[in-house]
Amino acid sequence: MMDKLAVKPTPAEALIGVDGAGYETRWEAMKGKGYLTPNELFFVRNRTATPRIDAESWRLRVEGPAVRAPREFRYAELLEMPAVTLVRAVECAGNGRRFFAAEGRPIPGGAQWGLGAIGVAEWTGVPLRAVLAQVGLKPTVQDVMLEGLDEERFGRQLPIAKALENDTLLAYRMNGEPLPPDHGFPVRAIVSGWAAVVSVKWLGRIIVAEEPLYNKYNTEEYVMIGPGFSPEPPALGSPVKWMNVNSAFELTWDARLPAGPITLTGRSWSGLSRIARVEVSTDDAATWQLARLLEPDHPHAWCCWEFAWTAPPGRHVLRARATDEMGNTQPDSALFNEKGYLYNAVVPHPVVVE
Ligand SMILES: Nc1nc2c(c(=O)[nH]1)N[C@H]1C(S)=C(S)[C@@H](COP(=O)(O)O)O[C@H]1N2
Ligand SMILES: [Mo]
Repeated sequence: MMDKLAVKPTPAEALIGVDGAGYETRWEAMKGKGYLTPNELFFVRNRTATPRIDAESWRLRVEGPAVRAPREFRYAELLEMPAVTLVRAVECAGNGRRFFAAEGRPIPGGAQWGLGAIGVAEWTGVPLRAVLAQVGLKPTVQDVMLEGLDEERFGRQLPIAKALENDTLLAYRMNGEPLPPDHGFPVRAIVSGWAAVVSVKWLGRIIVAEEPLYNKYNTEEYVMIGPGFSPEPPALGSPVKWMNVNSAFELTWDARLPAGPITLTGRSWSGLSRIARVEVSTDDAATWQLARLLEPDHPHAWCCWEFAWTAPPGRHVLRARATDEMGNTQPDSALFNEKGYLYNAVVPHPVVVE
């Protein structure tokens, strides 16, 4: 396990270390936690160690061929602009990757996440469009590159249309606190509904261009490669954008549960829309019943649910299957791709009742 990738404490009862990638949230630790993921429990995904940045000397440079008047923004200047607060999920494109192996298919490389590479928080910041309005865009504008200040200057492109959405934020607060160092202090992007790779942390520079922008994070990594996908040169596949519909039980793997009446809890989400329906099976997919959805059910976040079960002693396999408001339902088997992104098949979750 890498050490000191994250700054915050990473106790084993809250977070699971995933080699070379970071820490995922323990689903059982989310039980009873309310709608939002507490900052201490929020998963961390960094390529290199969390940088410590001084907000006073920090600058955000906005420049590029499609910008009329390139300039730098100070932290205090962003704080003075009209603020927006949104509840949004941040979910790694590779969330659930390890379940590709459980389906008996080739194991894609990359972080072997269970389903804990997602969190939902209340983010406060300024819309990226407000910052872009201040530098002025040429009518020929096409693409935006968000660049971080971490060691490798991690960056990811997004098209101008997504950059100008009202809910594409430059966030400086998370759940009512200044953004914690591990989550991008002083400022990170929050790109609603899209894979978290686009929600670049520790922002230092925004490049706005009149032609498509590429780096390895939209040509080699975070692209869908495999049967059913075509290269989009110079990209080896189609860049991951929207996250799909998915679910998790707030239970440890091989959870031990008491026999008798219990309430199973979990959460379901979709990058595309709200959750319309969650079905639960406690008998290895023989029968399905509706779970009770709890409020709120924010779009681009998640929906908490509960399911009453009289648990008979023995080994059981639980399943949860969500459908979003656009009619997308979790499949029985995920769409295989070489890098193991967007795993969203129904996961057989083993439990022991005693
Ligand atoms: N600068 C920078 N931003 C980044 C990353 C990174 O390594 N560096 N990782 C991305 C990926 S792959 C994910 S999944 C999310 C994780 O966000 P979190 O650590 O706040 O949960 O940050 C994204 N933004
Ligand atoms: Mo990620």
